[in-house]
Amino acid sequence: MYENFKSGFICIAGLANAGKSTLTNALVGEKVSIVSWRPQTTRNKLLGIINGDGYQMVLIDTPGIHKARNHLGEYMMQAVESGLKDVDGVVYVIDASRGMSAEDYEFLEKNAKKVPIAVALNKQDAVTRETLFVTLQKLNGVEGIKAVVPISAKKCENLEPLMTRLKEMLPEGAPMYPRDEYTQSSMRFMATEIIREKALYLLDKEVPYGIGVSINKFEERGNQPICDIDADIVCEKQSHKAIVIGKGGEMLKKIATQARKDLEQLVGEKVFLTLYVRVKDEWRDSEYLMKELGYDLRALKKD
Ligand SMILES: Nc1nc2c(ncn2[C@@H]2O[C@H](COP(=O)(O)OP(=O)(O)OP(=O)(O)O)[C@@H](O)[C@H]2O)c(=O)[nH]1
Ligand SMILES: [Mg+2]
Repeated sequence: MYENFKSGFICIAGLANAGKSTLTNALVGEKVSIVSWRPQTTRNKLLGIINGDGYQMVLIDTPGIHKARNHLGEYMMQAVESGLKDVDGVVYVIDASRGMSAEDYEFLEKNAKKVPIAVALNKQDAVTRETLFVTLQKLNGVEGIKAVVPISAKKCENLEPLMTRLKEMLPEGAPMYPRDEYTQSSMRFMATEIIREKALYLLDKEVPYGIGVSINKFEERGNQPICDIDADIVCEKQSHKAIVIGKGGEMLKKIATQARKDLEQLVGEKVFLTLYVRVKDEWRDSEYLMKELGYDLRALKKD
């Protein structure tokens, strides 16, 4: 039944803020990963499944590569490592407006011999041809890269040539996931991410980096097409709690209003969202508290 069918894993890696999640969503055609202008938006490795004609490509979106400064950072870097393990190919995303850095070079040098890599030179819409050319020249000097494709993930420009190169990397094999699925993330997980995305957009300075979200209730209301969602926004410090709530509760209301719109799209019905704000001191450095928020280092080490 699946003669000549191709199926495999492609990891999407790169520095923080390069546009990995935007690209994942653009290729899948659905929102599987949250996006923001802040670096370190993605904290987990996430699957986005493309079910094409004659192939199934499973994209693994990963957190941005950076030097970990706390337990959460270590968890994120572990997620990158685990996302790169046993894949059939890698899309390494570089932000053309920042150019190629020493870290990019280091990654490509280290991995190009181990696994097929296509570089997506992203944000071509935000740079001049000359700037793009400088980075293309630098990439020319790196041995072993299979392809370099300038793209704009945000504007969906030039994604076809990239897809062509990625399809070439897939081995023959039957699909690994049901053909009508585009993600493996649960609704509950997606709900926490949507709430975190709104917090990342609306909160300032260091506050959003210390935000975690946990769902207390995710329930259909009897036979009515209504979903009740109660969630905790967890922050790191008492002083942050006041900021998340805002004057007269205004900030929390804004986060809830924006999140509710996206949650209604996610569940396909009316949502009643109740948000609470809790403080868990320095949770990003506590394995125990991180686990409570769904970040479990040991779970990553097992796979
Ligand atoms: N101009 C422009 N902006 C882009 C493009 N792709 C992504 N962005 C923007 O770049 C920012 C980061 O995008 P993300 O997709 O969250 O980047 P990421 O690499 O997943 O970031 P982390 O998860 O933090 O590592 C967002 O503000 C995006 O809108 C692009 O093609 N052009
Ligand atoms: Mg991301």
